Amino acid sequence: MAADNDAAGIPGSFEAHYSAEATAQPEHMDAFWMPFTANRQFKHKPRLLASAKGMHYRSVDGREILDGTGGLWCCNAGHGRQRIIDAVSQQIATMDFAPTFQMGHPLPFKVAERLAQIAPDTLNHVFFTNSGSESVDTALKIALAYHRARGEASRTRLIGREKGYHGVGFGGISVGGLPNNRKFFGSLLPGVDHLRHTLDIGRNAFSRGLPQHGLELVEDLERLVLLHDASTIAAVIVEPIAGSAGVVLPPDGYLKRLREICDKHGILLIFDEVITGFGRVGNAFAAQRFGVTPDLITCAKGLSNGSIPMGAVLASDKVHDAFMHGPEGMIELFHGYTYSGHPVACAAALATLDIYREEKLFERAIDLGQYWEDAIHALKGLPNVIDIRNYGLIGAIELSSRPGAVGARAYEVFTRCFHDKDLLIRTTGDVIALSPPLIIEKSHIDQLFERIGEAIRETA
Ligand code: PXG
Repeated sequence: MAADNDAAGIPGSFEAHYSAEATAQPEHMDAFWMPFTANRQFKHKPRLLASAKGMHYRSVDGREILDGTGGLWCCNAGHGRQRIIDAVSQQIATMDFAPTFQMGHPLPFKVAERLAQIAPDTLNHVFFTNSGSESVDTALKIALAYHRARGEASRTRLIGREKGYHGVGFGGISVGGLPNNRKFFGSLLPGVDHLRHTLDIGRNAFSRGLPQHGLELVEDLERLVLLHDASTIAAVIVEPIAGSAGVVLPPDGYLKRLREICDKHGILLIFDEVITGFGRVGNAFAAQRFGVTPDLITCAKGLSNGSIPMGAVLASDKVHDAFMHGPEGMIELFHGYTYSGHPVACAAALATLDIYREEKLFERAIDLGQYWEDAIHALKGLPNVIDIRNYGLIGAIELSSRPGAVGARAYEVFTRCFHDKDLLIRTTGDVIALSPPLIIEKSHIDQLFERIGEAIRETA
């Protein structure tokens, strides 16, 4: 047993044991039920990664794979950052765990302060979670409890949007708008409604940056207010840019108008920034790039550069302060996770935020934005490419679907990229979605699109 070796003081064999486990093809693959994966297909022809550094993974068969996805929209500072490795190693040796229920330790206070510094002006309070899904469910619960605390307990309705992805908790799938993530799981939360989505390839195909058509779709919220009455609506949750649905951009002016309608009716606005946070579109948060301040922001992924699971909800003074009444000895919010503010995750987050600041990584999505845009739009005209979308360091190439086989063509491009082109991309339906680490250089961008272009050409 590895743990026994460690206890017996044989660190050499302990390390060798684990590094061999992590880099060799596993003998048995049946026990791990993989998430959001065609398990039988994958296990028939696995794609296994063994190590990572900078812009690259290394596969178990020793190939260097260019990372076009930042892991899964996570590793904005690139892989294997020494500073994060050191911070995490030191913290786990100093204090592996400490409770944050009626107890505390310094780190989450520090991370919260650092987040408040980079967040939009009024979002000065941070509730920690371990994932995007937990952040979303936390934000929805805060929104409901906020209205109740202010004496508006009738505001219980939550509004999401078609094609939205807000993780996989029951709250998240209820406000989410991806049919496959909802239909298998019963009746979901009651009292939820949805705005229409904003994807309109007919009018907006090959737009560079934000699409010009579709602003009128935001008036859907007025329609839902007429139907349900504002007095029943607690919050609207949207992704400023929807990622999992295949990169759906907001029409120019949409988010500003959404904020206005929410304000008019006393509805809280939640931005789910799990993928748009931490520099993906050129500021700490997309809220800042779009000049729209929500009441709550959910985030995760880039918060710790993907290294240790961590998420957070950023709350405005208005929302937070509504809870800070009543007797001092009263728990203000009956919510939290054993690992809220976990010391090792906090150490990872502090080191990550240091890297972002020192290397000015958030600015890179703006500095490189034009080059990225030109490079991705150069794929226009390749076989089966029906739309190309981009914003910040996000890109999407949409392929026409094969008759009766949605997703098959993009999946083939994906596997061809991985096995033959040493490139990791992500596909959803027939959309290729790209979100590289923000440390990407122009030469990587050239390589990335050259390889994708080849793979698309070779895929019938
Ligand atoms: N909200 C948003 C906007 C997300 O993108 C979540 C919540 C859930 O986060 P967790 O940490 O619970 O997974 C996400 C997750 C993809 C892809 O390929 C995107 C996500 C996860 C997996 C794949 O687009 N986003």
